[in-house]
Amino acid sequence: MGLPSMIKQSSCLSSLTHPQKPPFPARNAQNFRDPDANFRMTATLFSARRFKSVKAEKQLCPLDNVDHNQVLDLPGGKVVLTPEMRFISESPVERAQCYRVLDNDGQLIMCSNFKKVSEEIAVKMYTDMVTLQTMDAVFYEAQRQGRISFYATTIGEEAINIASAAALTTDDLVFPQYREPGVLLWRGFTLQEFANQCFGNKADYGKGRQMPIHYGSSKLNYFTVSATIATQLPHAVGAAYSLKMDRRNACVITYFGDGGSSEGDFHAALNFSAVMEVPVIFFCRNNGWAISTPTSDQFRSDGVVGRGRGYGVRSIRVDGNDALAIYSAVHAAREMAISECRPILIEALTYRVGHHSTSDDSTKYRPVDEIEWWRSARDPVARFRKWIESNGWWCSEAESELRNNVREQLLHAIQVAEKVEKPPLAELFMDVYDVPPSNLCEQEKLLGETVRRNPQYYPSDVSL
Ligand SMILES: Cc1ncc(C[n+]2csc(CCOP(=O)(O)OP(=O)(O)O)c2C)c(N)n1
Ligand SMILES: [Mg+2]
Repeated sequence: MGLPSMIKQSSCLSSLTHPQKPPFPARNAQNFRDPDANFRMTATLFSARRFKSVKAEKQLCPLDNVDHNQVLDLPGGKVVLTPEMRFISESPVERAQCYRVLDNDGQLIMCSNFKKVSEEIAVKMYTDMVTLQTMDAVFYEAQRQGRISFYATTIGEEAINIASAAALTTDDLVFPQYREPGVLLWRGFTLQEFANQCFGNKADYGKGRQMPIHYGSSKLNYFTVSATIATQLPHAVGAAYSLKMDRRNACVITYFGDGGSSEGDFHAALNFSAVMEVPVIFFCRNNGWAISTPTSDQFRSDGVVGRGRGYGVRSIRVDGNDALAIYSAVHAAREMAISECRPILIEALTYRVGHHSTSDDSTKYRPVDEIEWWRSARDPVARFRKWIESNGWWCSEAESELRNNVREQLLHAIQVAEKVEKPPLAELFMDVYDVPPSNLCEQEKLLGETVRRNPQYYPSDVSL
């Protein structure tokens, strides 16, 4: 099923399964003259099947032993009455703790509870983290040299990218924000494919119509990055609902930043996922910043993890610079999401070490010392390296060979991508309409004329 039809189906079902209920329990409603009764009866027939699977009331209040005079019985479940006027505090008694397995020095924390990783997987995780670091360095330089128009690095979030990807299978669908290219890398997207997208050449799957870093791969179940923050979240829930209907042994993971969690789509997606009980992992990369806006200017809650409970979504807070903790948490989240058909929220605490993108200079709004401290003392790649080295799985010779190799491959990929010609301009106007409307035809004609009149401003290899 294509994505638009999945989404249409989900929202259409939602209106059927959420008929406006009378504000009384059913027994009181009998005397109620209800003009919409026929509609409501039909809607109830549709909703009955889904309500069978809703465990929310039981989970929320097992009030079997409470005197029923002390209980308010509402359509949403029973609530205990109290004569005390007590406002619920705006903050929890203590902040949610952060799950960690490796200490700052890459050593296992005593008694930590984590999913074992084989040597083969651990070495691939490390190799991909280094590849991602190197890719960032090379593509960033290419942007500075004017060879590509834009880039955003993942520095500081390599463990989030790679360890979360390692805990999933390629049947799981990925709905990314934009700072998660490592998930694609883990799944086998080649350095040449990354370069082709950044250069917007003929081999780019997006036909050069997107900004650099807006990767996508239907083969690898990685939905194309959308520049509009947080739109991926409701899409992910719709896709998870389709996996549930098809009884597939897979889940959806969707990534977003702290900034993404400040969008309305985040709230709609969490609520919808909980009510529809769908297998989706919401992975929040809380890196402290949404461009120049710090989290303290975004929300007053205990980060993002605390909001899960507000929507009835099981949640965990994880050290985002600890690859083993991320791997273990995502592995457990996936199992719960699929076997219990439920959403899970993961908040990974980290720091955006790079500028927001090549259009940003973050030293204008945060101290350089702070950035450098996270870059050196908290580097997730170095931390994981210490762990694999202490297991005897890695050494400095392997390290320098890997770094040299990857850099060479990347430089080669860039040189190749640069030489591949650009897609024809006509493709800019394709793939949306079967028959393009007249205004689009007019724009195509005007663009052609503009390019012909001012060829000096357009790449010579763009054909009209
Ligand atoms: C709906 C929308 N609003 C604003 C923007 C501009 N914008 C692009 S990225 C960004 C910050 C997002 O921050 P966060 O989600 O924390 O991700 P991070 O860059 O930290 O990885 C903003 C505000 C946008 N692209 N879309
Ligand atoms: Mg952020």
